[in-house]
Amino acid sequence: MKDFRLYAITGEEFHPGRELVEVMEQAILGGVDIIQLRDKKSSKKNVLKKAQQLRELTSKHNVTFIVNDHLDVAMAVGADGIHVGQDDLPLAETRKVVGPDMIIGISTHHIDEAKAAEAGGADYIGVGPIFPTKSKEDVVDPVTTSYIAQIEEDISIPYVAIGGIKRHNLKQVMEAGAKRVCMITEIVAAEDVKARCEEIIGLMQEYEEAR
Ligand code: 3NM
Repeated sequence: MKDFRLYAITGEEFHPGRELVEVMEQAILGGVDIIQLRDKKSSKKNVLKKAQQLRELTSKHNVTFIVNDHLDVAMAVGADGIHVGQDDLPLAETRKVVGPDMIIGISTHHIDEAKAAEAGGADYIGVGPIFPTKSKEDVVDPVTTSYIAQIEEDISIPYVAIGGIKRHNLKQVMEAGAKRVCMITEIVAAEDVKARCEEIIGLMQEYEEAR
């Protein structure tokens, strides 16, 4: 897959009164490389509608588009990838469904899950939650930046740090070795989403150079 640095996940409940596509376009203009549609609440029909809109948007801007959970929706709209959790279809079966070309990402919360994901053919893994987060229900306890250090040591596929990452704690994440970061609230709840993304990317560059 094309490498990336800043990965934004949708979180419509965090920007009431603002349209999904408008917010995500601002994130793209601010420099995010990947957009993931994550919607645990809407009907399949509505998830499909949002996926169609975001596919159109991301194609226009040449940005990678990933759909969370809904394999059928991901395939129907021609998404670049699918993101699954530990309780979804196993990776081998997911690969059979989506074919050889689609990106498959999977959330991991423990080094054993990360190793299994790598062995199972995941294209990238999520590594988190690094810090406490209110954006995911039933989330496990924070894995802290020590999990990033373990991943750096043992895992070769791309990984993205996630969970409670904000400007004020980004430095810790980068210092632990992360090169890619994923955020919901720090991006989508910002008053000026484009400026927020530019600021985050600027900080990532600064911390990377200091490494
Ligand atoms: N997955 P925020 S944490 C969607 O650890 C998600 O796998 C996580 O939202 C994981 O940036 C998380 O607002 C929520 O904390 C991230």
